[in-house]
Amino acid sequence: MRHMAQIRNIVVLTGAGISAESGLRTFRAADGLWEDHRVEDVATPEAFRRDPDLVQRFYDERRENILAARPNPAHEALARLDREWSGDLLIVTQNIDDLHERAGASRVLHMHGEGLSAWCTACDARQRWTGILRDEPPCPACGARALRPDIVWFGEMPYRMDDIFAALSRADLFVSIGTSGAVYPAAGFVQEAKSHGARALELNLERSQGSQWFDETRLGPASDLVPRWVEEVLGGAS
Ligand code: BJW
Repeated sequence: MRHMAQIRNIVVLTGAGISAESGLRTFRAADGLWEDHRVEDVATPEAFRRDPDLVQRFYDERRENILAARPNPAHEALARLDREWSGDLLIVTQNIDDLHERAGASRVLHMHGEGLSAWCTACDARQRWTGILRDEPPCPACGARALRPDIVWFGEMPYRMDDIFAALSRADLFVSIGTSGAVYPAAGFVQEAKSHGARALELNLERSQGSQWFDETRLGPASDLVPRWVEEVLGGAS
């Protein structure tokens, strides 16, 4: 295990758990998002082809919830890390909310897309979108009524995988926050980082599915664990 003083490159992976205390529901909890919807009805390209109205309504509601949410101390602590850490840092988030950015972080990569972005399947343009899509508005770039949520659904390729794997291969420390480890390729990042010699730390309310791969697991709410961990890192503790 590497001492903090030897750590320069950090990759942080965040999941729905980091935004839970901002009031955004996770996916797989008893009261989670998948309780109201079957995943194959809303989060696959086949579902969108079969019932676009249902899928657009699901994401229209999610967009409203994102806009109403506020960053919590865990997002704020990662934004502080981003400001004050002079080494490499990449915050890879599976979340489609913009709470990392609203807390002030800039080294953020949304591997599963962004809830406040619309993608035109006719001209390929992406634009910030805060309204609804269920009434099929025209694309501001080309006029086609072909906008869909800019979200990575099951069976689709997550965004910027080359950048993520490059960062994982250089990482000295990999930290996973609030993700169940149920969805690939994100669930495999810990093994990838470790295969290149990184130390791995998990911060979660409960152990994730891949918990055995981590060198250390700390259990508790992100709003408590993340600020403490960031303080340790910036204070140079081991
Ligand atoms: C707290 C907390 C608090 C709560 N504090 N913690 C068979 C085997 C292996 C793989 C496959 C397979 N069949 C198909 C696949 C591939 C498939 C997959 O993984 N399926 C699995 C279900 C098995 N993956 C894909 O299709 C992906 N694409 C792909 O693989 O392309 C090919 C490829 C190959 C090689 C390289 C690269 C690519 C695409 C996956 C797209 C996922 N999309 C979703 C929807 C996105 C939009 C939306 O938001 O609607 O992404 S699914 C959903 O799950 C969402 C999330 O980002 C993702 C992960 O969920 P997350 O964040 O972990 O949330 P939860 O709810 O599961 O967990 C919350 C955690 O928080 C829990 O652990 C709590 O304890 C914790 N917690 N409160 C701290 N206060």
